[in-house]
Amino acid sequence: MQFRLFQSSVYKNRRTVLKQKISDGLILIMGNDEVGMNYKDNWYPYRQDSCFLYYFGINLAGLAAIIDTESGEETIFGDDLSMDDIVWTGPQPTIAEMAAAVAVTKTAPYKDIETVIRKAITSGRKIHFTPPYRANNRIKIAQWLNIAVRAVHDSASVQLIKSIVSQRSYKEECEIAEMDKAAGISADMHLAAMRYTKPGMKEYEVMAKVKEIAFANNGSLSFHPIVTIHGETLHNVYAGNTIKEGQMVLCDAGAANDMNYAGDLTCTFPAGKKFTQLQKEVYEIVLQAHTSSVAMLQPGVLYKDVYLNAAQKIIEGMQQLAVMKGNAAEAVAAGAHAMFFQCGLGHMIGLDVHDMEDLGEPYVGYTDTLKKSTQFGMKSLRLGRALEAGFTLTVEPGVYCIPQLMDSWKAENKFAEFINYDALEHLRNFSGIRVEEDYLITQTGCQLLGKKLPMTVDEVENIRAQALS
Ligand SMILES: [Mn+2]
Repeated sequence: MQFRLFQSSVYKNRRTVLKQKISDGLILIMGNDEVGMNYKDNWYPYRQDSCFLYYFGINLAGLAAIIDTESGEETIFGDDLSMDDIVWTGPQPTIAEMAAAVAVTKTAPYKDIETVIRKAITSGRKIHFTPPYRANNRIKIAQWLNIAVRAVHDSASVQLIKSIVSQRSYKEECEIAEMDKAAGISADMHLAAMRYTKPGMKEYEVMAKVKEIAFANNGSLSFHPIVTIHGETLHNVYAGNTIKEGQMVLCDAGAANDMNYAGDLTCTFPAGKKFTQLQKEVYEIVLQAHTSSVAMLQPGVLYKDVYLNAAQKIIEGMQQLAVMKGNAAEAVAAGAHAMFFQCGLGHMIGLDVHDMEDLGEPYVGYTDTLKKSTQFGMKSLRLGRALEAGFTLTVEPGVYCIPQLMDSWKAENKFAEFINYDALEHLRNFSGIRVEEDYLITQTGCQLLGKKLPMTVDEVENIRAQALS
């Protein structure tokens, strides 16, 4: 087998639990196909669908599966290699052999799916599927169910979505071990960035080093990395700037390990050996927000409240710098912290870096009674619900000084009771700072995934001093 699997009982148990949650109809789990990058046969790196990996494990293109919730029958649909295929790809186990490795006894040619689905629909049975995020799966489902392509997303089964979220949110021991490896490789990517960067380098040189570590560990990237001197731009994928003494480098990157479990870490470090005084002061604010967030992680705590606590720490820190004023709690309630902290505090992580986000973010991070805020800043909080043992998530507070946002709010005199706009000018070209770690929620608290990165000012300056000596 060209991919690694858990024991077959892991997959069988997961499907058994799923069948108990859904009492009628068929569950259709779509695998992902290869996707042409610039012409049909020149593919993007292959990524199997995470739900397919979770229930069926097989990390190959051209598959789909159906679970009959009434008979209990499970079928993997796919085609064995022809001689023409083998010439190009080499031999592989048969679909039946791979299915057996995940405790599935029935297989069928891929084209049979349509017949099975049409027959079920004719008998008045429901077809449960998740919202497809790839166009070719959307088109296939539209064809099989005989519905418009534009109607596919809203025809997805909310019952299936909620059932899957209620399983995948709680990581099993075997998964936690893989997440630990992914976070460990991710930590090595960041250590490499901190050890490799020198003033005068281009951002892309550091990015290349970061990527190398992921691939040299038989992994890949869990998302497109960020290596930038403009950390204030949250998803800054441009990496063509020269890194200069006196600046900071923000690196947000993570590995997917060979079983597709994701890590997602961020470090911010000086281009030279030391932070400037102002950089150090703001870094300490972010670190304080991070430390106090981690201290709150335990079952029963709303992640929304952890976010609000981080926001308050950032405001209190900014008050020390005389950039903010007034009552910190009132400033948080009003949303004034979003001058510096425009994004959320973190998200679930697992097989996906934003775990299960294809199923719909509100189903993962919120509940029927806890809805997402629409307030600027807090509306970007992907996870708000109460934490439970087995959840894995990121903690990633930051301070981002966005000149355009400063100008916009200043022009409106927005939150003038909380923001000292004159003092704010000192931070106009500050850029941004984020620190991010991945945690498992345990019965009594939390546990860091991977290994501890240098994070205090002293630790970061020490590793930078070593790198530049
Ligand atoms: Mn993240």
